[in-house]
Amino acid sequence: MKISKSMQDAISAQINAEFQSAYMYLGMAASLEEQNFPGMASWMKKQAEEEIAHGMKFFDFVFSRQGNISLPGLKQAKTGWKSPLEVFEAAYSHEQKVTRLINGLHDLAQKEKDHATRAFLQWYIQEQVEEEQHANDIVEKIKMIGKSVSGLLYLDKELGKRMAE
Ligand code: OFO
Repeated sequence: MKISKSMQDAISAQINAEFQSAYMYLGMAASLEEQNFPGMASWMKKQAEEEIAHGMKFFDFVFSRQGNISLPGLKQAKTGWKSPLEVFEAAYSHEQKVTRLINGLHDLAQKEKDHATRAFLQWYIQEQVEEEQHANDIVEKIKMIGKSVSGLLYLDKELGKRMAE
């Protein structure tokens, strides 16, 4: 069944949000590179790639339902983040915001009795549990490490091992 105009527009806005997230994570990667945390920067670059993949998945879905999308511009991404803690705390709160956006799409699909979109969104709902958990775990680790340089360098090395998911 063809996707409704309201659902298609809501997904278009979500595609924009996914690319905006990618851009935000890239700005964070730049700050971490500047602060000489190459492993954390690499983690953030992978995160940015994931967000693009999330956007693409929405893109393909809309066209598989005979819809169309609009692509408004992206806002400038923040660079100059002050510390790994500031970066990962912001990433965690950002992912909580994304969860609310995904839930909002699900609410709309439910209201419209759009079963195909509801089923499609299950993947994102599950993904958000992981996204929040990963960011929060890192925040907690950084807090435990405190001001220990060797601890931060160890975490940097660990996060650098992240593979594309
Ligand atoms: Fe980080 O999440 Fe996309 O959807």
